[in-house]
Amino acid sequence: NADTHGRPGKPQGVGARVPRKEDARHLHGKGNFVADMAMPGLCEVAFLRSPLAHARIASVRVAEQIADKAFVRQAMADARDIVADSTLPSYQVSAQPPLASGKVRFVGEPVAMVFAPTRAEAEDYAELIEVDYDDLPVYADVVSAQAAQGDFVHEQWRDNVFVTLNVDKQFDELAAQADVVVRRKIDLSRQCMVPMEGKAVLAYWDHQADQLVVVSATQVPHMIRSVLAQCLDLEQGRVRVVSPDVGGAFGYKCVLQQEELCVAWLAKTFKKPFRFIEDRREHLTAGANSREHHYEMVAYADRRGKLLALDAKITIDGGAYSVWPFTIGLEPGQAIGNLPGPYAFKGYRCVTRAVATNKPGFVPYRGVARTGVCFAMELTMDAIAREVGREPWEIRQENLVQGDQMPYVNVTGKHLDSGDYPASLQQAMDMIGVDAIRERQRQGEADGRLIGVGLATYTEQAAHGTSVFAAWGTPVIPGFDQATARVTPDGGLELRVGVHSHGQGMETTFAQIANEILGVDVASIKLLHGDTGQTPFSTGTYASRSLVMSGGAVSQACKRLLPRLTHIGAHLLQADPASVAWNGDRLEAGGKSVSVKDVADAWYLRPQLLPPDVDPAGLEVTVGYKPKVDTGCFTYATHAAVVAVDPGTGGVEILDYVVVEDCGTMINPMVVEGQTIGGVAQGIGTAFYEETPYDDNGQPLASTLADYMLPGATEVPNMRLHHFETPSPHTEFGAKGMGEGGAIAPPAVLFNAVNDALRPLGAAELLRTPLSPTRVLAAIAQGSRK
Ligand code: MCN
Ligand code: SMO
Repeated sequence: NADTHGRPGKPQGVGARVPRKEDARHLHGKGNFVADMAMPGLCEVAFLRSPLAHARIASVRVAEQIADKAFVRQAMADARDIVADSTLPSYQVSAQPPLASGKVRFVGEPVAMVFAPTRAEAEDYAELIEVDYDDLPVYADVVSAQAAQGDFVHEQWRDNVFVTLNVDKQFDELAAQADVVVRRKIDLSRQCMVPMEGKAVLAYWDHQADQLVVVSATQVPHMIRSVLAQCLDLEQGRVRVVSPDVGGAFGYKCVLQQEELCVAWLAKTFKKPFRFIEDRREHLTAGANSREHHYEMVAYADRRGKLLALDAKITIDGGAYSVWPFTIGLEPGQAIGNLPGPYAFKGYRCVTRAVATNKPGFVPYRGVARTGVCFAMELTMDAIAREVGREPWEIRQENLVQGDQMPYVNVTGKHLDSGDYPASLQQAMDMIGVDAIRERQRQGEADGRLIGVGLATYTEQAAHGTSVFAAWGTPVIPGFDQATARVTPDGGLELRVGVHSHGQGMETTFAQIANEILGVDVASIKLLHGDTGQTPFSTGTYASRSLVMSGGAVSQACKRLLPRLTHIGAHLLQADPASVAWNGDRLEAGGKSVSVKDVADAWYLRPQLLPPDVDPAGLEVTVGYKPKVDTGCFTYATHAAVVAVDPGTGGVEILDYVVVEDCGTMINPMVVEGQTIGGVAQGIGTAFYEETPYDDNGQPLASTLADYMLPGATEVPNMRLHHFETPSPHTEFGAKGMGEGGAIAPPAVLFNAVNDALRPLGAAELLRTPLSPTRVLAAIAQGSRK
């Protein structure tokens, strides 16, 4: 295994670049996704969706010929609405019916469902349902929604605001001391998540187990099991949720989706198999959205650019319904708490509100609110640098929490646990060669393009525990994870975890953790995940928490197994337990050795060889785990880029992109790099291409991948990555979560770089995603009019 770059004696352990075990099956087309599954009598489900954004349902007529296969809300009287409640004082709760009831609140909302042996037939049948609507005023944006005097998105509400959060820390006092005041309005546009596989769910009744089995592309099988049992009035023992191979999730699949509930209801009611596979158009026009944040930033700094106080107003377009379990409270909660990011300023006033509009609901998307806050904060930092006439990196060096201040509690009470933020920034500047770029800018480009350099530094709060979610109003999030580790009779190892790996590489990295402790070959370790019938109760995969929480539980489980293996092994060797030592998966004493396989053989098949005081719990252990501190660990990074802008076409090319990140101890640096690169690719999409636009009637304007642009391989440059490894004091091995980080910084970095490039033209600053060529040209034109 020399090619894995592991440590001597631990070539597959923590820190080794072990190739991903899961790749072979995907590369050979052997993945097993919901759409691949076959089952006798399987019926496909299609939804009739609302063509209007806000309207009362006046009447529904179902043609006689489909009366036994078409359903509206009233037909599902025994199913409950999806209610994501919150403990935040100002929160107004939305009840999301599985099928629209009384009125529709966004274009694409399911109004009726139909099943048939094929999807095409089901779609044809859906056209035999006629619905009459009475128009209601449409709130297609946060401005019109907040101006509404009546006819709110939710009738019983007092206005169209889901929730408002406020913070004021020494603001007036510190703002009064400022020499410069910088104001910017910054907007992050609405987006879809566009995983390769959309929503997908297959449900059937297992008569033998007398159980509803829901096979769903989900990140959180155990939580989905709880909520389905609740919505369908079933005991938890009557529900099993299985998440098979999942073709990307990115947050889209960490909530209960109404189609999931509908298909589960069909299977429960008819005791037959049903399936729904979301198509691309449904995803783009009816599936939940993310990202839409509007910022009004006012920064108060001294003459050198040191930030004294920040005043921010953040408005989030929450769409029509709050999602279960996180609620829309997650987004403003995370925004208000994370806006200060890695900076040490002390004066902070912020009002954040999530507004209900007639658009699909809002789900967390890779990076969650942190992509928005990084965008707003880092564009503001550059604006301060312009104002005081200093380099953007100099301003940041002064404002960052310094290495010797760690651990540091910041203005919003975040416990920044470890690391050296200024060193990360310095490293990124060295790698990007900021001085050489400035020189190149002075020389000018032969082809007439303009060069710009941009950077962003951020913190990525990861693996937050129960208390953090409770502070965001969602006490239903358990916040711990469990793992089972079992030595199999052949000396292999089975790990069972309740999180779900859908591209993160956990089948490999969790095996590396077990290998580190037990020495069992990674090839002989099997990770079972994502099936409530086979795994201990756990929270699930989101918030870059799986490694810290579930990997932590794997570590703990293996650590509990080890002394049991040693105890039996020493007895087999007839050695004093104090004199034995593990070398890989062999226990050695006095020139003799036994393997884990020999120990397993004794435990399972030769009880006469066991020590008399052997632990009857044997070679299997289940343990729960939470890190020592449950406020999350803080990964951080600096990204920097060089771009070339063509002032004639508005086209932008990324010439160089560097990432300097610190996620504590890396279990597998190659997996960390893959996660980072994938995240940056998505961030490039947010920066340059992706937007889900709506017209004033709430009609979605991007319904295919021809009008919803995604970055392709040619738009994503080769990046250069550098790692710092400052162990977290709170977690197993000192590892911190990092699965979202790549997607946090790119919009900020790339906007700063383009704005830097356009400066000599006196162009207007670009402050709204996506940064399309049209908008670049408009910014140049606006500058020349000045
Ligand atoms: N890792 C490591 N060393 C560290 C930190 C992480 O080796 N110090 C490894 C872990 O072992 C794991 C991977 O990196 O294999 C990611 O770990 P972690 O940061 O714990 O994140 P999660 O596993 O909880 O994944 C969730 C995260 C989120 S929230 C989104 S959104 C996202 C992401 O992962 N969605 C993804 N990455 C994705 N990648 C793919 N391919 N598909 C998605 O849907
Ligand atoms: S958006 Mo990731 O699933 O927390």
